[in-house]
Amino acid sequence: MDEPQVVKIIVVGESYAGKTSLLQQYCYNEFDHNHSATIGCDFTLKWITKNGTKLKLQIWDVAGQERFQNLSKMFIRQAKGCLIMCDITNKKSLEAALSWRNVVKDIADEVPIFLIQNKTDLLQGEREEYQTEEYLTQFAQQHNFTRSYQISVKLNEKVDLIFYELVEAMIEKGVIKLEDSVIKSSFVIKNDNNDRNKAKKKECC
Ligand SMILES: Nc1nc2c(ncn2[C@@H]2O[C@H](COP(=O)(O)OP(=O)(O)OP(=O)(O)O)[C@@H](O)[C@H]2O)c(=O)[nH]1
Ligand SMILES: [Mg+2]
Repeated sequence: MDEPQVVKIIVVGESYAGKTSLLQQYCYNEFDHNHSATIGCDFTLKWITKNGTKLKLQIWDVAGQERFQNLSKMFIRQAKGCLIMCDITNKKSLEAALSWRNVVKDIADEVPIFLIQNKTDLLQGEREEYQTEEYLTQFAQQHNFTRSYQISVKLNEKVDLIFYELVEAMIEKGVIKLEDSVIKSSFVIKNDNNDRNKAKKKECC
């Protein structure tokens, strides 16, 4: 049987932004309050169907800690789309998103890059300027992000949406083509299945 097209997506951003949590929520509908810093990188798989074509999303969770930054660049290669995450309660993590955008643009210039401000559930009362949707939208436009979103991984708010729209943006930009659904990637995982333990590679670097 033909392999579905493999679509590599990278998730980057400052440590503690919620990257691993995003993948856990999107792929397994789980949320963990504990932070166990990602070492190097990790990836999970998710099968989706888009306009009748099956796609295998290979979603790479890249460590945010600075000591892994050089290593992280290796994982960005051949990405078709990118989510750059920050924490809405931490302005510094929004600024760090710019450094990540530069790193991604250097390696994968043509791919859609979404700016994701996570943890909206933690906001109470009045928002600081940088926490408003208007500010984020303007910031994203000014710094050439394809789109921006405010989400809560914890509440599962807009989690499916950002992946759906990222795939749409990849199609719009021509970095993936649905009619070429049988393109064989050089990195097809042989023993993939729905078994989480098998699909998930730990400390793959
Ligand atoms: N309240 C709240 N907490 C969140 C949310 N998303 C993630 N967290 C918490 O934030 C902390 C960090 O999340 P991780 O997903 O481990 O962060 P990370 O970006 O993968 O961090 P590194 O692996 O170090 O790069 C954890 O304690 C999560 O439970 C959210 O939407 N709301
Ligand atoms: Mg992590």
